[in-house]
Amino acid sequence: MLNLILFGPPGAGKGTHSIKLSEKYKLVHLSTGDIFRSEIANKTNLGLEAKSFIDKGKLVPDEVVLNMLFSFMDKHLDENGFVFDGFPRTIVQADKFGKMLEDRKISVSTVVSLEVNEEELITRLVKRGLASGRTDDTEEVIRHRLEVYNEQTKPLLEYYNKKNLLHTVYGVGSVDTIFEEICNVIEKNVKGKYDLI
Ligand code: B4P
Repeated sequence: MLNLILFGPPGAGKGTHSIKLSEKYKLVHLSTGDIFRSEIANKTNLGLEAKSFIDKGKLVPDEVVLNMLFSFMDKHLDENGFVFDGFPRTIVQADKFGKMLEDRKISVSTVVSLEVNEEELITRLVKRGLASGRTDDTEEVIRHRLEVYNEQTKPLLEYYNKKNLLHTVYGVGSVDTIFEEICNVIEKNVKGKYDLI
């Protein structure tokens, strides 16, 4: 299986590029944020719980995220692989995820981190908030999400770097140029190990 993690701060382009990657390499797109938003729209118990954290710019508790992710993954284990978009976001998530993959004799193929400066992130998310009405895309909540990213998620860069899985792509510029660079990085690093479509 080809299992890609697209990593980056809120607004870095993870969602944008994950969709394109899942189409290009025929992978399952697994966005924890999208799953939560769909649960919220359907007013499920999981959605109601997630909403209380998301609206404040906080992370949803690890246990809730992991249960949801494992049950989603187990339904798709016979596919080519996954693009993980917005997961993992904490060291606890990454550790438990690693063990879960090991139990199923699969592994993370590569991690691509999108680097975008804070000013650009805020501009993008405020713009999206105005267009979409997303309740977590207001300036105050975005600033809190960035703090949470720096405290809880950024340490994963070192975590995956130590495992020799981390590759960085500059995420400012046209979507097509950035996507081409992401594909180059993936193809260079997984070459010979997987049949890329
Ligand atoms: P997510 O849904 O993952 O949202 P995000 O971090 O804002 O990234 P997103 O994918 O939406 O943004 P993108 O960069 O694609 O998470 C939302 C919330 O859910 C979290 O705050 C958290 O509460 C919760 N959650 C999710 N996963 C969790 C987990 N594992 N653990 C705990 N909690 C979790 O795009 C941003 C904008 O930029 C778009 O409008 C896009 O069009 C634009 N854009 C993209 N590329 C661009 C470019 N090159 N130039 C200009 N604009 C660009």
